[in-house]
Amino acid sequence: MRTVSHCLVDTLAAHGISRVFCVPGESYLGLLDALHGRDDVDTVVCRHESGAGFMALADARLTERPGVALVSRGPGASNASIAVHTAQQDGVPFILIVGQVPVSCVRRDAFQEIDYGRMFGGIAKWVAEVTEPERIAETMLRALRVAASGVPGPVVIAIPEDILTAPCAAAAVAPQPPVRAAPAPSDLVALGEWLRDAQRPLVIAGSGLERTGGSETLCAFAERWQVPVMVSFRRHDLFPNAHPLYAGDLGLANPERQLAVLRETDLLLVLGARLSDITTQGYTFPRLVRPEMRVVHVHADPAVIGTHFSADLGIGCDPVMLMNALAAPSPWAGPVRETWTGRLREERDRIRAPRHFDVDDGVPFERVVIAVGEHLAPDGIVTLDAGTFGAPAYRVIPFAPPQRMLAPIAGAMGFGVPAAVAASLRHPQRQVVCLVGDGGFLMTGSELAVAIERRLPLKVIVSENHMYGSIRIHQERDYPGRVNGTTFANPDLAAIGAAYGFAVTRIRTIDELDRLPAALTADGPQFILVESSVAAVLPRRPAEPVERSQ
Ligand SMILES: Cc1ncc(C[n+]2csc(CCOP(=O)(O)OP(=O)(O)O)c2C)c(N)n1
Repeated sequence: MRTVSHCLVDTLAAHGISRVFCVPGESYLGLLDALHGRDDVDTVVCRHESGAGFMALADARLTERPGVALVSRGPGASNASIAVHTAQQDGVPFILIVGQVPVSCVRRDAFQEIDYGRMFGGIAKWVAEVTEPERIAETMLRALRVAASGVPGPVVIAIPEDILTAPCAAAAVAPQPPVRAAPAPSDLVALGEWLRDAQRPLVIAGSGLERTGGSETLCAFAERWQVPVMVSFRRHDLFPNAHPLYAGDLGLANPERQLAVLRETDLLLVLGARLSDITTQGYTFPRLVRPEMRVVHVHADPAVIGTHFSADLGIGCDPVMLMNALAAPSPWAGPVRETWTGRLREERDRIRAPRHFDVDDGVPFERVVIAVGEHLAPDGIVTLDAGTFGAPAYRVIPFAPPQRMLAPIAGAMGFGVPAAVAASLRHPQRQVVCLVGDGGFLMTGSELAVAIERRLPLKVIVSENHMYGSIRIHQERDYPGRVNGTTFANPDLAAIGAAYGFAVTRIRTIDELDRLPAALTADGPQFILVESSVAAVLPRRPAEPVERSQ
């Protein structure tokens, strides 16, 4: 018998969604049954719903299709909520399907019931509850459209268990062509003139370019117009970081000296970025609400244009389409803006210069990160968790497309390992390296079980410092010497890595760093446990500036 669940699964398959991530629940057994025996939709069994959600987000970023996680009602949905929040902040298309209590129990405070509209109302783009079988097709159509359009984001669909198994004759929903808005010809002319005339232009490139052809088009555009490029928060893989036109990233640690130069920009061209808190340095670059320079904001979602910073020109279209339109027809032969780009490069290089650490309590993790950069395959994928260990990764790894950097824009701990598992599952031939702290590893490290099951050749590097370092740094600065709630004891992490079937390499001292290249380039799964220096990251004196991290 064809059921609602079959219509749902057929619709996912029709949209090229070939993998779903789940932790099972009795509330959606009918859906699991509809997935049984399907070789076009792979069911990945996870160990925690946050892991399932994070895997779906990483998969979405790599496939450019909505990530899908299936979870049970109440407890399962609660565990998955971190992925809903992360999808919203990271702008990732995500569909969370929740098995709901039977229709007869809905809104009666039944066992494990939640009103998902209220629960996710503030963080999901749309929340639906399907209480009539014939509405599944319409719900899926809208869910897929909403998740992937504008600023992509999370959609939650709750489906009562008896609706999932109800008869449903509806055919799979076929994919719709994307909705495309084209830039107005007069806007292209104006932007072309402004770009030609600008002396100190700057592009801020954001997530709207994270798609096939996005970084190539950006690179060609930057070279053609000789305009330097900065990337928005944690989008380092959009532009070759060693390129002479790369001006760096806007993140948690931009020094005032660099910002002073950036404020001299006379044309800020924002391509596919939302201009959120961190990218804009707490809404100070550009100036709120009337920027000090001319601003052109291009985004597929017109709703994000001119909402904090007034734009001289707002263009609601795909930024890749805009760049292609501006590239035609004849090449621009204006002067190379070498002085300007040279000053930006100088700031970039000052930030990226490796630091010297005079410490004897372990390995400054920056040294590990430098080695990762040196031994990253040309198409390697780095996944990051949140924590102070990650701060150097945003400075010293010279990412270049098609290399990828998957880091939680929302700063969610627990993202790194599941993201690496999903990346390796999607691209088993590519080198996948996960950087994670001991705090984050103990949140979702259990997803390495999926790596065993699927024989994934992951490289996991754990920075062990027995503390929630990132928070401890803030604590030490704000409450010197009053350590509370930020340190912890660890189980034997090397034994845990071995128990998951990984070859284990321990690095306790700087001298032992020479073990790293072999582990990073070995064929099979590798677990690299680094005894990280605390002294290298903590302020030596109160009030000493520290590198901000999350
Ligand atoms: C889910 C979640 N909980 C708490 C935080 C706050 N937080 C940010 S970084 C951090 C510490 C990370 O510790 P660890 O993974 O050991 O890395 P380290 O900072 O020591 O390098 C914490 C607790 C967060 N970002 N996400």
